[in-house]
Amino acid sequence: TAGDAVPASQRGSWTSFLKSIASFSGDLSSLTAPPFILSPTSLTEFPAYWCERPDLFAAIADAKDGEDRTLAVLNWFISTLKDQYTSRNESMGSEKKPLNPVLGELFYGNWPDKNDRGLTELLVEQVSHHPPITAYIIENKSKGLRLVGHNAQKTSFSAGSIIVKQIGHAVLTVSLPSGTKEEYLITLPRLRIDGLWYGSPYIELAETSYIIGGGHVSLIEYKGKGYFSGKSHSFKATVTPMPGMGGQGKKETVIEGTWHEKSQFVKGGSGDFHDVHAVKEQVSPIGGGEGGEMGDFETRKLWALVAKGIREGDFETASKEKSRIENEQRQRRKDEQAAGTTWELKHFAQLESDPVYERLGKVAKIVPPTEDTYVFQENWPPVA
Ligand code: HCR
Repeated sequence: TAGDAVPASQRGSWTSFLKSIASFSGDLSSLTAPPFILSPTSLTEFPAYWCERPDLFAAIADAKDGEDRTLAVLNWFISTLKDQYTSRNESMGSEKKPLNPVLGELFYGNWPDKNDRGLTELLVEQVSHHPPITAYIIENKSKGLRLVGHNAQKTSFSAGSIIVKQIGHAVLTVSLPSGTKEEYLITLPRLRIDGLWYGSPYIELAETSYIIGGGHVSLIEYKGKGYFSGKSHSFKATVTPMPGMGGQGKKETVIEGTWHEKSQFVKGGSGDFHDVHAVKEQVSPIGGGEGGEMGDFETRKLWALVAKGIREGDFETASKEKSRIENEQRQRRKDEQAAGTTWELKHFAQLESDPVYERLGKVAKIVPPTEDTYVFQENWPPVA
């Protein structure tokens, strides 16, 4: 029945939260939600989901040719979906409402070198507050791999579910031993948040996303229950060689399965393609300041008391602290306006259109034909 998973004392506020979502379209993060649905983690930590299987990321560099690399990129991409979209259900019982990052919020971390895979580094910056936009770079320098991307969301409500259109994209650059650089454009799937009525939201992926590069276009189609395999979290990936991009003479490959469990080749190969059961490794947060200290804008320091309050059920402290942070931000914006200045980003610079997105997107006629991008400024780590 309705609100089954909602603590009795919060059912009223859950119903009003749902009502406000139903009549609202835009930036969901600004709506006040009842305590049981709050997550102690800020959205700036989410880019870490791209690399919780760092071995699969590193394996992209070890592929023998473009075709092999395309499949290695797809394999790593599929491996990230379970972490990106189901991990909160596993760790907290349902999808939760993340903390809404402040402008300039930072998160630094890494996955240490192991089994010759090299050190993988993560840097995240909140590049916009309204609407929330998060930019990130994930780099494995020893393997010549660099992923740069940004994320924003547009939400709407339809038939009892929240529909989240992801805005933004990522570009993976592979520096090959020959000295050439191969680029892969990665677009993002649409999300549907179901289970709201019961108070236990979870994500289903919908529509399509693309990986374009390495002489191939990989079209990934997402379906829930009752489609290709009749199971939740199903996908079908069609990898098509593009003659004009170096894919001439290569064969089409089709893979089907579920993105949180297993998938198999159904054309152009045989057997299992991916098994997501491999152990995941959470990022090790590091301080971005001198001597590894965390600065006041680093997410785990900034939200420490709010997160503690949420974890320990002390919602009064959590909400008092959250208001303090938000008021401080409002004051900062007012001061900037009065002084005629604007906030300066630390690591990224916005570019109105992305030439890599335009060039590769054209190959699969993706819409929109261009998107803005956040270019990483090569100033990290700071030179001593
Ligand atoms: C939609 C969402 C915020 C955005 C989250 C994104 C899209 C962020 C980028 C990551 O790479 C992937 C990702 C995963 C999350 O599933 C998605 C969040 C799910 C819920 C949250 C809403 C703003 C909160 C809605 C409130 C509900 C749970 C009641």
